Amino acid sequence: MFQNVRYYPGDPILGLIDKYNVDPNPNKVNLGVGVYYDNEGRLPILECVKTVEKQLAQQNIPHNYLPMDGLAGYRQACQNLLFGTQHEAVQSGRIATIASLGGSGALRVGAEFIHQWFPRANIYVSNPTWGNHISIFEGAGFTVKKYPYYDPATNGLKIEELKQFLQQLDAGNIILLHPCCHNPTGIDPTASEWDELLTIIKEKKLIPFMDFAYQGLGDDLEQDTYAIRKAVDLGFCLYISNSFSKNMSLYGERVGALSVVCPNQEQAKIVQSQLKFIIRRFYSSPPGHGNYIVDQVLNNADLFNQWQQEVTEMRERIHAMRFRLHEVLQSSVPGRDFSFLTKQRGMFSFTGLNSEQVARLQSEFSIYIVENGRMCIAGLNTKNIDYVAEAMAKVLT
Ligand code: KET
Repeated sequence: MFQNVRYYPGDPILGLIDKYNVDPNPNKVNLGVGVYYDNEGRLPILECVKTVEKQLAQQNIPHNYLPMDGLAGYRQACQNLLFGTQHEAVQSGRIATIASLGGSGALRVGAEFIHQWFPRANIYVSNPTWGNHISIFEGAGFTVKKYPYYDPATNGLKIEELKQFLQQLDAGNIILLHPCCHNPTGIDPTASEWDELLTIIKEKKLIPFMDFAYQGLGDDLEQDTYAIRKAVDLGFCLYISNSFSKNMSLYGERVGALSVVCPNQEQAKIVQSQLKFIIRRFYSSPPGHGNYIVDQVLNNADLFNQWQQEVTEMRERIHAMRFRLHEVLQSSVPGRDFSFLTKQRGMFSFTGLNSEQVARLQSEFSIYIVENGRMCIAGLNTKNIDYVAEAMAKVLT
């Protein structure tokens, strides 16, 4: 009966973990998946999370079902974090927010909702984007199209081409945007470019879906919300998926949220009800542990400050690794410009290495980066960085 079932060859990002795990080379380096490791190469458990987990262990909270849309305190804290506690949209109750299974779950529930209620909408994603954006939206029945974004010639944004492209789109289509730390390129629009882009998106009556997986790893937790808050201030109705996988190091707990900004409280209630219905049919209700952790970290001033500090440490360590990699490469490969390394933001660097060079890094040096040349800078540390830089220099020359 399974004769016609085709084999799924695996994901280009997650598949690298399996290959890395079985590699016997003691010098192997995992720079594939977007996971932050500390300078010792360990996956950190944040101090704020440890504190809450100790409290939770003492509280012995029974493992009841959560509501379909997650813990109320968690959902409110997400809104405060994304939009600001005092924001009119938060205060007036016109945002529908559901807890989701990571950022991926938020994207999938959002995709389902849009496809169900706006079946003629297409979605446009940046060229390039996180590969799973395409899979998730196609999986929900969408036709996924691409908008111009990255210019390899300048290692920057194709801003003029992008503006012209948006101008010719039909109203009602969805534009998937990365509010900060674009994956995979690390190239973000500036504040004034966001203003221009959002103005066109508004004029053309397009609908933004902002995927916010790296809050805090660009400038800081607050500044990274620029595009989201600007869009709300411009009067948009929009979708936002966010995730605590990276910025709270809660990858395996699957904690995220989907927020839908509506024109008024009444519509937000209706949207919330439909999102709950989607969840009921998909998986009924979310797991509790991550909701409890994030609820307590975000709703306690001391723990929130501690979290903010820990996010700053992660961001600054990644930054230091960018500068070190730049320094070593600049001196070992003279005549080549590596300034992109320090310009790009977030966890990743889009190295410009071609697939052959990426394959050589893997086969000759046991260094694992994504086939498209994306390197997770957050996997570098003071012990492996020179080895990686020298290997890169060898495959480049
Ligand atoms: N959005 C983006 C842009 C993103 O890079 C990821 C994960 C997610 C959403 C999903 O977040 P989560 O909360 O884990 O569901 N990206 C890394 C991991 C992966 O591919 O799944 C990555 O790009 O390596």
